[in-house]
Amino acid sequence: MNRRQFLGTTLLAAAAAPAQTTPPNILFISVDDMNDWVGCLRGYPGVSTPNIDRLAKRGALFADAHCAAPVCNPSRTALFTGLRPSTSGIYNNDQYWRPALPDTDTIPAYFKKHGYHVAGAGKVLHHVAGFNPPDQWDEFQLQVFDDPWYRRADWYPWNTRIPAPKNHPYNGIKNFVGEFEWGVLEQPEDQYGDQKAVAFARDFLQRKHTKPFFLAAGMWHPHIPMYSPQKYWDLYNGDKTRLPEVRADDLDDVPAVGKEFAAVRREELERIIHEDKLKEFVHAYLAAISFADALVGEVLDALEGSAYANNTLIVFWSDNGWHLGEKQHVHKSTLWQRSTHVPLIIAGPGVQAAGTTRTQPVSLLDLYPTMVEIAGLPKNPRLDGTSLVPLLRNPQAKRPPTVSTYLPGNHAVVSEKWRYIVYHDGGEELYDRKADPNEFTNLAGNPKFAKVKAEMAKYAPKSSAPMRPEVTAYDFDFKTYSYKLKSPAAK
Ligand SMILES: [Ca+2]
Repeated sequence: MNRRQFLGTTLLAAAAAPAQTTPPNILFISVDDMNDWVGCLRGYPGVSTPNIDRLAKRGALFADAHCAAPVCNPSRTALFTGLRPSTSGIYNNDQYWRPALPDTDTIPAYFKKHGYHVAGAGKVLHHVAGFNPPDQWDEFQLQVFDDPWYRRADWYPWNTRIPAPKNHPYNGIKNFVGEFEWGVLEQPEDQYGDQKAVAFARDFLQRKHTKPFFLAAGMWHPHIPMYSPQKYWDLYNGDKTRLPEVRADDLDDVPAVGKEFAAVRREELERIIHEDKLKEFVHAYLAAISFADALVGEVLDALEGSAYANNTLIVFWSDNGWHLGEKQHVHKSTLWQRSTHVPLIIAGPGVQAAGTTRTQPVSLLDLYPTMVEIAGLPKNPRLDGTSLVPLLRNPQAKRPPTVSTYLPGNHAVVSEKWRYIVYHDGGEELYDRKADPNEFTNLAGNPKFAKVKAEMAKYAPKSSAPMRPEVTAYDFDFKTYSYKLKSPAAK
């Protein structure tokens, strides 16, 4: 490169890069099980999410973002380690990632290594003991639950278990699954568990920091139990609650493994329908989304009112979606749009064309390399994701399809037009996402689309790391945060 070219490149880079001398802070805000029923994503017309919507207006809304895995732990582990399940062997909720990946730098560990002060509160990594090692953080405030009466002492040793309140269960369904609950708690809004994480973030942002920081504020809402203050229920008229469109024969053209995934927790859906509570359940989800939105708004307000308002990158995400009866399912853990599609917004330094929606499919796996690049840290060569910085600069930048994985050998490959699903036994699905957004008609058996399938299949991981041991294979000690394999052969 001659000097003139070099100067030209430098000037271009200077024009594209934010005008700043210190690396930006990062505010990493997450919600749990929030699907695309968000105003700016238009998943449920009439949903009230003014705070997420205002963030989308001042940043880049990724309208086609997908999780790496459609359930909490593998999604969050993939996001935080930058490794997809087929690389890490962490495919489900009941697998500790730490002993399986001892040499992996998670996002906070990597940022800490490179001079950042890293802090967090609430549900950031998976919420059960053993999934959030304290050495990942400079400071961390553990999650406060809304239902301390339900939390097992071995899984949540920091939680003080209390007897269930006398009005419990609030949804009136007796002898139901403990966490499958919703209602209004008899306490003021500021006493809900997520408010403790908000308060931590607010206090943190009021402090003086001498290093750039990475601050994770993790909200539990709208995850079950969907407890929200009355005012969020009152945003919706229960009588007018619309149920998602469900077709009785929708699973007929789904292969066996897809049917198995859809059948997980079917009994909860059947019970809710039997109790004539499906509308109320949908209403509870809407209220919990609006409450989550208000919590996000409080964190955004705290940043705006702080000394860090202008030099902080904001990243907002949900770990997976949520079914509300679609495909006879009322959970996540499927490879369809309802489970993999998540809200994702990035705002602040480095984001060009704010307010312009990015429609390319992207993955939560892409966040790690994106934040490393924006912070100007050395590239971590081990990551599976691809930086979103080109899309932050140019909303039209090209992207390859993205991949979501659930359990070994099952993948959904998503392009702007197609969703191709392949299961470990060779079962396939293909949906035209533009013509059939509800994914009612599986086109995989139509020879006309053989070429499309072959093209999409190229992006599915070719091998799957073996499933790592389940939590029951270990003796885990919360005090020392150490794991001991009960039988060393289990590794
Ligand atoms: Ca989740």
